Amino acid sequence: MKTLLGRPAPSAPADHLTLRRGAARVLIDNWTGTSTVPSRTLYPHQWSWDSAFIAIGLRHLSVRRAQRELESLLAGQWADGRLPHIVFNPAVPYGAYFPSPDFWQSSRAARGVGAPAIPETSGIIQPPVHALAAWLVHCSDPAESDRRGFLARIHPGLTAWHDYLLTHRDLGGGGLAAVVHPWEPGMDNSPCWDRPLARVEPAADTFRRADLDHGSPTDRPTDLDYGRYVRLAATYRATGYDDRSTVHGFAVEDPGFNALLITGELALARIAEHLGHAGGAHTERAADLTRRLVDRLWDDSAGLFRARDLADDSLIDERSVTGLVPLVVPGLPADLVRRLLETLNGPHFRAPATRLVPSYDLSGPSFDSQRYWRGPAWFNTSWLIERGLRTHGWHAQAQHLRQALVTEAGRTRFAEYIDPLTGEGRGARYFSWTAALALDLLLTDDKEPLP
Ligand code: 9WN
Repeated sequence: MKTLLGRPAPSAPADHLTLRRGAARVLIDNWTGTSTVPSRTLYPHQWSWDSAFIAIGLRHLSVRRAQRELESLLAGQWADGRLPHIVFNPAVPYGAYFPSPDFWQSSRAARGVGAPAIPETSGIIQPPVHALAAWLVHCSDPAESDRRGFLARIHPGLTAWHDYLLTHRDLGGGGLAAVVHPWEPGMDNSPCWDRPLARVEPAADTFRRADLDHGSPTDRPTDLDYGRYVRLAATYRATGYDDRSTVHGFAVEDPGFNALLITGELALARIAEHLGHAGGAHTERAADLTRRLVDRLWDDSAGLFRARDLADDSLIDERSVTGLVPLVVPGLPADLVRRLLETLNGPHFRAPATRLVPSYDLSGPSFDSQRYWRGPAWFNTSWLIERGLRTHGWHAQAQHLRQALVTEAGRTRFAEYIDPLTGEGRGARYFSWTAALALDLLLTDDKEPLP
């Protein structure tokens, strides 16, 4: 079993050893006993896609902790299969994060769709990175995983989660999963959501934003954004979070979200086969979803995927990193992969200072180098694109991005995100997925085939 000290790597350069120790320290300090907070200050609970990325790094320190990370998240799963985007820690005061459990009221308001009595959770979701994370955790120590029956325990919950997405969330009827709140694709204030969000009447300003206690107002979403986030969540809550009866004021098919669902289906196929079941249904689903992703979201004139606004069934005319994330899909047609690579290397995404991938078009009308998902470069999306490049055999380019990710993580003290023009670290420091994903790249061999 791997321990918290990690694997010995006698040939690693000294700066890599320091970085590894620093990253491990972040993950140890942010561990609560059952899971890892994204940040001790800004995000004091457990977040869904954060936990998946964190498990991918944590597996190099302690396979058991990585397993626990995913299992504690699944403890918050609802009976309809939904995996909530936050699982709340009851020991944290309500005032520490907004919206807190008394806003979501999951145990009361969502009884009808099967929210658990404990723990309290949010009612919305985040991208499905979990099956991929579970498979990677397993692969890092298969004997230990089998001994503890990790995959067998986690498999039913992961399958129910994907089933939820492919049934309850196929709001456009085109076979892709839709997101119903800008927090769901994980890229909260991306300019992609400006147009659909403009139709939402903001809620009255009766709430207190705890994020501004720790984050700068120039980095975070605006008060107007928050008014709309609150309105959408309160409307969902008012119908008991029932997807069949809620009339969603925001419904979008996001390419990054669906690409991750495809990689998740492929991971579920491998998990099922490892457990002695047939994996074919998942492989077929992945192929079918890939076709639908291309049919519904590929924009040939722009050379990237776009989000589809289901209110008027049109593609949203913005270039975002979410449109490049489908590089992680192994079955993407080769000509699309080539076009995506051209876009990645072209003027819209070539970040001058960091070499990481900016979250939004550098020449786009809404570009803001500091504000959250409106320009800054994030580590998780760069990690996904690095994986995508290797998936399609673009090893030199992947190596370039890998090196940039590790360097920037160390230089910025594991910043939440980076100004792509100046390289300045922004947002929280000692951010868990930044540390976890840097650790993952430091401790995996880029010459080995991808698990
Ligand atoms: C709302 C925890 C989360 C990430 C998201 C990121 C941010 C929350 C917030 O932090 O969102 O979910 O309060 O801004 O946008 O991707 O999962 O790190």
